[in-house]
Amino acid sequence: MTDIESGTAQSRDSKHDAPSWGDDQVLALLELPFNDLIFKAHTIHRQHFDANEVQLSTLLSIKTGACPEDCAYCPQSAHYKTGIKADPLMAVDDIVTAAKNAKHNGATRFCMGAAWRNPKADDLETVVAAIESVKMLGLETCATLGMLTADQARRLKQAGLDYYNHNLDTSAAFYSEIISTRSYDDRLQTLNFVRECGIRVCCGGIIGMGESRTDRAALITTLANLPVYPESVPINMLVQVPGTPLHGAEKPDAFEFVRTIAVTRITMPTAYVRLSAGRAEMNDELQAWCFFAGANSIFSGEKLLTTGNATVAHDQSLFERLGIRPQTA
Ligand code: SAM
Ligand code: DTB
Ligand code: SF4
Repeated sequence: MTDIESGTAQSRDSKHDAPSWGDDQVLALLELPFNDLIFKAHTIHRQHFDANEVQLSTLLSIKTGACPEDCAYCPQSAHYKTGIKADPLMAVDDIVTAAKNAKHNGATRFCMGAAWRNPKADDLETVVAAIESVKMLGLETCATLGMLTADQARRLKQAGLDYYNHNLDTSAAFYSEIISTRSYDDRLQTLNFVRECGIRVCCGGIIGMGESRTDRAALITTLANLPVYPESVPINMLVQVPGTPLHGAEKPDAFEFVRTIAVTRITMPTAYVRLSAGRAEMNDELQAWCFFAGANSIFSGEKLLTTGNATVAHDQSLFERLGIRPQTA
């Protein structure tokens, strides 16, 4: 019996003795019969988490649009005409008001996103002040600000930042089809700085950009084989925005999305797997499959960064129908 069939290698719970994964092994998981894959993922999910609890994070775009990077999926890139209104970095008080509202709506983590290639020194100090204030509300903090230097990562750690989101988005092989203004290695370097200074890592990708199943397997392999795999893995379904090069891309089969969630759960058993962007276009049945396959976190709130999200009222009613409780702390 192979490790994949027995599930033994995958069921170890320590990140430090986590097995390393081969691309072929991960691809073989993605290709399992659907029922076998989902059963395996759900079994592992239950070994590490309460299967009826989902963590809620709320996003806020603290600096919007006019980004110099050319990410083909992103409405905030200055390279594309998407009609997004550019907004400068928000004032700390306004960020704190949004965080209070997120807490009121049940979120336990507040994620501040900025459309930067990398933060400038004075802007980082404003973000530091925001992190300190948001933490005082009793919320976990997350930031996604683009590439960081080692010193900037340490400054954010000092401010009390809990998580840094920095997605690899897709495989190393497919990356240059999506972004030309930075490299995969740039991304890995920031992830290394974040990990080294003790901030928890939030890193995942996007499904539906025209990548192959092999690319999806390679992304998951890279994430699972990091020296310590991410504590949080967002799996986004591409939100197609008119004006971006990926508007009109062929949409993947919904079951392929569920498979990707399942393999993420199997290869990173103790990570929070976030069913991220794209929920506004998903039906309740697909979301339920994602939770069964191992997703245990969502973005909650009417907006993601610039696009719409499922409404809080709809999420509450879906959770009630499924008997899911939002995580409280
Ligand atoms: N500028 C920073 C960066 O790129 O790391 C932070 C903000 S950026 C918007 C954060 C992440 O949002 C991207 O890495 C990408 O995974 C995701 N994202 C952006 N546009 C998206 C879209 N249209 N659909 C799904 N995910 C998207
Ligand atoms: C992540 O993986 N997805 C979020 C968060 N991390 C920053 C962003 C999704 C953005 C979707 C497009 C938008 O609203 O602009
Ligand atoms: Fe800029 Fe981030 Fe959007 Fe890329 S994903 S264009 S870096 S905001």
